Amino acid sequence: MKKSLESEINNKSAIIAIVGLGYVGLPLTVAFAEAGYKVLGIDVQQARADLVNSGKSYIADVNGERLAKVVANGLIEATTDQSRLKEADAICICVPTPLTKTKDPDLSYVTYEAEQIQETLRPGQLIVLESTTYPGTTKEVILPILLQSGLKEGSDFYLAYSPERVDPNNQKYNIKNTPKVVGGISSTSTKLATLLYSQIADNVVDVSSPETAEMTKVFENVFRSVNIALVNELAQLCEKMGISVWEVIKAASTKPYGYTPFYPGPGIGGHCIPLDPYYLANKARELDFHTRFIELASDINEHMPYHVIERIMDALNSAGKSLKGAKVLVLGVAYKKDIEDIRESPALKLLELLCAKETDVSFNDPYINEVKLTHVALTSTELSSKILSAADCVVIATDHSCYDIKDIAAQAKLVFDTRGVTTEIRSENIHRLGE
Ligand code: SAJ
Repeated sequence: MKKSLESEINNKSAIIAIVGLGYVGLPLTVAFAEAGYKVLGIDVQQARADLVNSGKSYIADVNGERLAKVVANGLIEATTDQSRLKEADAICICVPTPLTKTKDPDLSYVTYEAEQIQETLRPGQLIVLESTTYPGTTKEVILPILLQSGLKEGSDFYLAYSPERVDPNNQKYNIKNTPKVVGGISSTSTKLATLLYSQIADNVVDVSSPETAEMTKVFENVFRSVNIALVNELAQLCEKMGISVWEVIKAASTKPYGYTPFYPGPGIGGHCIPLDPYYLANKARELDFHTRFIELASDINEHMPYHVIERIMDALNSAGKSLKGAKVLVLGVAYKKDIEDIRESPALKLLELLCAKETDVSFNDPYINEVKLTHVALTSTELSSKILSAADCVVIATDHSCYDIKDIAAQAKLVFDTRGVTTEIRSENIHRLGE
C-alpha cells in the first residue's frame, strides 16, 4: 500500500483533505493546490465552505486572487460533508486545540475529527495531526481511535504529527520557507509524511516520534511564554528602581550573542502562547511532575493586565482623577500589532477590568470593529482630535503601525504606554509600563 501512496504523492494524483479551514488550514489548502494536488477542504462551517468554493478568502494571510485561481482550476473543493474523507489519500487535521474554562486541554475538536476519519478509514490513507497539543496526543488519543477500524498503523494506514508553524501576518516566513517538523508512529509514516510536506516546504525535519514533534512545538511556544514573563517581571522591578526597562532591553540587545530581546506588555494573547504552557503542564501533572517554572511564567503574564490597571489608576491619581468615572480610551485591542485577531487579547482583560471599576471606557482599533465584554459590547470609536483630547487617559495597549504616536501624545491629556512606543517622546503626560 505504501508504494501506491508514495507514487500518488510523487505523481501528484494523491487527493489531500485539509480538515479545519482556519488560519492554519486555509493556507495549507492553497499551498498543496498550488503544488498541483486536488485538495478537499473540510470544515464544519458551511459559510467557510461556500466562501472557499467561491474563491473568496476570509483569512488575512491567504491572498484572495491566489485562492480564486486554484479554485477556478478545479484544484480546491470545500465541503462540510465529513463522509468525503474517504476520498482522501492524505488528511491533515488543522482544528483548534483550546483550553476548557479550568485551563485543561480541550481535544474535543481533534477527537471528533479522528472519529470521523475512523468511520471511513481505508488502507493507504495517511493522517497527519497539525494542531498544537501535548506530547502523547497522537499516540495515546488519535491512534486508538483509528485502530478501532481494525486496520493496522504502518501497513494499512499511516499516522504522523507535524506541528503548524503559521505566524499570522509574518511577511517573511511562510509555509514554503519555514522548516516543517514531522514525526510518525511508524518509520513508514514518517517517510510518507516527510514526502508529502516536502512538496510544499523547502526543509522537512523528521524526528523519531510524534511525541518528539509534539514536544518541539510546545517547547517553541513555552520558550516565548517564559521569556516574556521574565521581561514582564523585570519591568515591574524597573518601575520600583526608577530604571527604564525599555532602555535596559535596548542596551542588552547590543550584545551580539547569547541574548534574545523580548518586550514587556499588557499580557499575552493569541491562539498559542497563552495556551501551550497549560497543555504541557497538564500532561506533566499526569506524570507526577510539576512544571513550576512554566506555570509561574503563565501566572506572571496573566497578572500583567491587573498591573497595568494599577498603573493607570496611579497615573490618573497624579492628575487628580480617579478611575471611577474617568474617560479612558484604549488604543488597539488585537492581541498583537497589525493583525485583526483578538483571541485571548490582554486588551480585552483591560477593558473588562476598567468596566468593573466603573470607568467610562472606549476603544479604537482599525482592525477590530466590536468587542463583546461580559456585560457590554463596545464598538471601535473614531480616532479624532476631539475624542483624544476628551479622554482623561489614553492607553496604548496594542501598537498598530498605523497609529501616529507623536500626534496621539500631543493631543492626549495623559497617556499610558504599555508597549514602549513613546520612549522617544519627552513629556510629563506620558507614563510607561516598566518605568
Ligand atoms: N508578546 C509580548 N512580548 C514579546 C512578544 C510577544 O508581550 O516580546 C505578546 C504579544 O503582544 C502577543 C503574545 O505575546 O499578545 C503572543 O505574541 P507572539 O509574538 O508569540 O505571536 P503569536 O501568538 O502569533 O505566536 C506565533 C507563534 N507561531 C506558532 O505557534 C506557529 C510563535 O511560535 C511564533 O514565534 C510567533 O508567532 C512569532 O514569532 O511571531
